[in-house]
Amino acid sequence: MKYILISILATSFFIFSSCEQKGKSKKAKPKEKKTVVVPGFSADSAYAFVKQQVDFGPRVPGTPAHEACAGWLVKKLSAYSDTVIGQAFRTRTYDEEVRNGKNIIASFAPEKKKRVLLMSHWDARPFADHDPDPEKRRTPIDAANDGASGVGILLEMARHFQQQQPEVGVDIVLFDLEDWGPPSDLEIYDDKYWGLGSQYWSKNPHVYGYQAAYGILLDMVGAKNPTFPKEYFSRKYARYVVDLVWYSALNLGYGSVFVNQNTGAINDDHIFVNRYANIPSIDIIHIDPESSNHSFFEHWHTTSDNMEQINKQSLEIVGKVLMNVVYNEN
Ligand code: AHN
Ligand code: ZN
Repeated sequence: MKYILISILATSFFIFSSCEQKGKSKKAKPKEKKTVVVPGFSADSAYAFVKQQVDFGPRVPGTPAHEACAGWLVKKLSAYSDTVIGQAFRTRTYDEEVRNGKNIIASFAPEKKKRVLLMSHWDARPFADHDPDPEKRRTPIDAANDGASGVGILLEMARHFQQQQPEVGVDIVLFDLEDWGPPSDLEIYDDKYWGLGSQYWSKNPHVYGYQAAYGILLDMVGAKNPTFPKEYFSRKYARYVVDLVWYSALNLGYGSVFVNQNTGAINDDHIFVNRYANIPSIDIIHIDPESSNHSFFEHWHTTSDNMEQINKQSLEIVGKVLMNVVYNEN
């Protein structure tokens, strides 16, 4: 008896609800998924933004080039976004020196609750410790790919965010002092010496209690023929973000760049954002198993990480994928 009653109820509910469906569809349009027009990404513009950073000279914390570039980044971002914050901080490097850093944060539609966080580091490594020439291993680097490439893409995205607001709020965070880790010949292998700006920001976000739906970090995204495998901590902390981004790339025809392969743990800024700020975050980083330089891009931490390594097509691929992800978010 109980079962009959349930099945009658279920059937009448079904009839009722299907009637309602029919009635509704006559008046209101059926709810369709909004098709968004994703603005085009200009690789020329992104390239120019990379070059403008490199033209300051190595942006090593404590140098005039670093100071000048910070001013330029704040000025550029202020032209594109509602709020720009230069977050000054002090930190201690592996050599026990206290150094000044500045994270730069640009917020788009800060009133929106749902937010996407986009990150890169803007400092240049003070030493080319992996240079083939031993004489150059204490020379600061241009850091065109290891730093400026990601920032260039984010600046170009910022330009579009101003022209056509995405549905969600966006924060661009440029970390300082990512790359003051110990020179490799000192054989000091502690993660805590890297990502000093992201460690600070993750423990002291620019807005108290800051949260974002997820974060995406760009690191070494501008060299020729890059491959971006799925990094260990990205998979561990933010599997769905990896899937979202790699699926977007596949859809755009970039499956051979955003490869469906896993790679090991990379000590990078996203780790601290995951650990301390609790924002599920991934790292898009050029890893090449064939590389003779520790599986990183060939000119990693050498004096030849300069503009010659920057490839417009690579900037375009990463830019398009990220634009597609952000503008399809709601
Ligand atoms: C390692 O040295 C293993 N990771 C440092 C992360 C990094 C440096 N990314 C860019 N530069
Ligand atoms: Zn580096």
